[in-house]
Amino acid sequence: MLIKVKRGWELPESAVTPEEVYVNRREIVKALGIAPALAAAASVLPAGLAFASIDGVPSADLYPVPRNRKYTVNRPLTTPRDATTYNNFFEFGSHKQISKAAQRLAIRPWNIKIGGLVEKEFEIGIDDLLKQVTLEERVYRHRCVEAWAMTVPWSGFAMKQLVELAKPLSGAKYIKMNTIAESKDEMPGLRQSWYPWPYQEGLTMEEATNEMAFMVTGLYGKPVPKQNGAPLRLAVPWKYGFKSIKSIIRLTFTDEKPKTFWQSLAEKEYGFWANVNPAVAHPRWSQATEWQLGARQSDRVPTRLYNGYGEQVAHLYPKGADESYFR
Ligand SMILES: Nc1nc2c(c(=O)[nH]1)N[C@H]1C(S)=C(S)[C@@H](COP(=O)(O)O)O[C@H]1N2
Ligand SMILES: [Mo]
Repeated sequence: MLIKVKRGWELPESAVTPEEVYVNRREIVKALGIAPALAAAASVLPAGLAFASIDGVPSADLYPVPRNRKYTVNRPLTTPRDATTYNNFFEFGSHKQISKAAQRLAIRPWNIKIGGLVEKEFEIGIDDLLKQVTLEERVYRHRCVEAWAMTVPWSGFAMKQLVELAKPLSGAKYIKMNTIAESKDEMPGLRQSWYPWPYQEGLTMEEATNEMAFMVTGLYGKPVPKQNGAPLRLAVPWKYGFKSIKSIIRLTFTDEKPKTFWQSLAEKEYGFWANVNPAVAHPRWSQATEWQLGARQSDRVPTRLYNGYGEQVAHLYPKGADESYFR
């Protein structure tokens, strides 16, 4: 079947930018301390800001990478501006407008530690890692547990390739992942000491080696911006967005189910599995519908089981989807 993807973000801005985006832009302008009179003239600002973080990044010449047509979504793409200025990255603040603050993150040198139940523990620099994997582009849906959603072209490589490089021992059942948490100056959100830093997530080995599990290194044909998790983040699109951990510095293979950041914070609200399921409500809100970044929050569309990826992942959850949000 031929699916024509309407590239929403290639349309003129006026055709695709609804009210919320203008609100965001005003807030960005405010955050940058620019006089409101300049705001109207500064219409290029958010786009420039969005990709400011990738200037001079080594490996930038690897992009764009070939698109894998197998992973296509019959939905308009989210605009680069929306995807790079409406973010969750609590290390930089517990609100959506963290894109400017995130520019402080130093993404080189960037070494990833691979440890735990592996043949031999090792550390690998991101640019060395990029030479050892096959990069491709995949258009994926993303569904935050808060009910906003987006559709973006990620660049990266199948997580399975990283698992193979790591050479896990047969006893490894889970992979624990951590985000950098080294400097409160770099990441002001770390000062919020009630959060269980560092950010931690985990997958089973079966999930991590499923074809959908993707290690992201790029976005819209360029290196992934800092606010979206540079230089290495996860995309597991059948799960709520919080599973897709950003700015990863450590992967640990283990035989114990890792406790995640959000479980440590509120076990009754966020599960380990966290599979997208319209029938399982969050204790404080329904998950039956969602809204796309760029649309009005009141323009809801139905949430899809496993975010539409049941064909690829449902077999991982033999007890059924209803049981695969919590625990
Ligand atoms: N380290 C870290 N990773 C994180 C988060 C975070 O706060 N810190 N937020 C998660 C949540 S809740 C979502 S919805 C996605 C948002 O990714 P995006 O900003 O690229 O859309 O990142 C996820 N990864
Ligand atoms: Mo989220």
